[in-house]
Amino acid sequence: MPMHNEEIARVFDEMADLLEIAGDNPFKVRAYRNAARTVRNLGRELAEMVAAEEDLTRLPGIGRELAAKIRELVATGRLRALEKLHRQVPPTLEELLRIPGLGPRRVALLWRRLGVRDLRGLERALAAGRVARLRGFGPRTVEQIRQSLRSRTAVERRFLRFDAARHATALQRWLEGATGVKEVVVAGSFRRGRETVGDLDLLAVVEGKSEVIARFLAFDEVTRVVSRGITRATVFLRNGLQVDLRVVSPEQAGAALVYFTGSRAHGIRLRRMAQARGLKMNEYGVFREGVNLAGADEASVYATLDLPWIPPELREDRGEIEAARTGRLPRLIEPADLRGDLHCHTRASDGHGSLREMAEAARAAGLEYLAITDHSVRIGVVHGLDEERLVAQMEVIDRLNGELEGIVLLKGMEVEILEDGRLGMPDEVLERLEVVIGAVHSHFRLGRRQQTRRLLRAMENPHLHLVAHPSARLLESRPPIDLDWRAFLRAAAENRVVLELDAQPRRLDLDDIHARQALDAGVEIAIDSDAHTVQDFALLEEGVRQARRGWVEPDRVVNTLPLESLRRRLRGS
Ligand code: DGT
Ligand code: CA
Ligand code: CA
Repeated sequence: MPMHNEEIARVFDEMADLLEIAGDNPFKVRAYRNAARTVRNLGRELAEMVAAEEDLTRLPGIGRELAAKIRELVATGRLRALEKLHRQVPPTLEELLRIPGLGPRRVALLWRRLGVRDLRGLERALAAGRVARLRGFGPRTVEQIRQSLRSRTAVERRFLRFDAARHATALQRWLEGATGVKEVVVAGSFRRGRETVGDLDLLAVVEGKSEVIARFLAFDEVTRVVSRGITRATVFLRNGLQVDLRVVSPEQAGAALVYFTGSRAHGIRLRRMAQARGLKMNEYGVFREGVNLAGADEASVYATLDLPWIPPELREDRGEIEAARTGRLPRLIEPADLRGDLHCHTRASDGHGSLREMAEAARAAGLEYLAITDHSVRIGVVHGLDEERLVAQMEVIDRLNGELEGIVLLKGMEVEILEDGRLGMPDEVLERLEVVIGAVHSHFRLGRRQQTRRLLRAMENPHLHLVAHPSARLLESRPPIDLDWRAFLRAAAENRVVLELDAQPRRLDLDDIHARQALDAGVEIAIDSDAHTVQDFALLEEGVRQARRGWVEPDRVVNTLPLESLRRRLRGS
């Protein structure tokens, strides 16, 4: 299996972290970090570029040395420089860096002075009062560390679902090659569509004898076997992802699927309902006095409780059982409901495709319309359209619309929401656009009052149609802005501003909770790809999944509308 960009980026990040802890040259550290960023934002797979013998040093921040490292990673899946570094700096120190308040300098101190190598060691050193005696660890820092250790979730390693999906699919294909395997399903949080997963939970449905466990352990990416048995095994993959496999027979498959899809809270509710009816429900089936009533498929399991089948995205004990009982489950949105996309970029700003390429890719993805929404200029940022370039782009769009069949381009822009809530483009320009998206790309750390005021003011601009990725969070790297969501949603409803659910795997913003709150507040949603490359329209599926977790029905999503209705909606008539 070739290395993907994300894995290469992770290796470079790890290099940077460990070099920094080792106290190496800051320029070298920065070079690895920049390279990780370049790799992550690349529209194409490096493995393909290496195979085509392209010149990698033409990528920003990639010099000869890093290009050679990329080729080594692609060719061997390993990096000798990192392995060498692992012999000097314990790789487990990386987990300490994820604790708020612990940067490389402090981690280095903990390691060198106290011999702390991992979270367990840190806990022990804290308990013994040794951390507080270190220089540079004031009482506030120590308290902060203690708290984040207590709320373990801040520290626990999770993976983007999007990244885990690649491994899930590869494993499914691999395991389906074993004799007797009828089907391999990914259960757990992955199946519930959570944006991140703690591990992968695979179920192999097997008839008769099978070598599926042996085949699992022999999977190319497996680096460590944690446990193995006759019906289950747990391993770690090369990228640190844990995978659990359970082998079940066809008569149990549905019951096992319900059990291992979870969530835990949903499962507990179901088992309690079963108990109240004198039934016993577990991963093997539903039983009355030892007699098996159901278990082969999920619907039969729910039916023993007089419930319809519940879509996995809803199984969080957030009211879905009540809704199922009273026949009020939502008709969840599906990818095919989307007719258009209101947010994408071209080479005119930071995208990688031309107008025509993006239009054709959107059409190939089954869309009927696409809004072109390149960035407005912003101080300190190179790309971005000023007024003049925007007007020129609008003319090209008119011309293209005359030529293209089966797809209509809408004229739009992603405009900066400035610190004070004004938009980064004059009203005379905005009024000529069909889709105006406001977005926060700076001043993420304003206090709640100021941040809320900023967004409320932006939404009062009558030209604004949408707010892009409202919380501005980036999974794994940037926390959400601090916002009074109730006031924000109320203002969105009053001004009829649409809130976007940005489908980029690191954004998925609105998240599930906010999407549902938006609906409750009477706000409409747009599910957009925020495409920067021609491949990105495939991401709409990720956005739809997040929306489903937010109980979103198609009639609340503006880009399910036919073009003419959408245009009327945007004009506000
Ligand atoms: P994750 O991996 O943290 O993203 O979240 P899940 O939901 O995939 O959790 P995981 O992998 O620990 O377990 C998968 C499912 O299996 C979980 O949703 C419910 C079920 N399950 C696993 N262990 C237990 C348990 O000890 N008790 C109960 N009630 N259910 C469990
Ligand atoms: Ca899991
Ligand atoms: Ca698990």
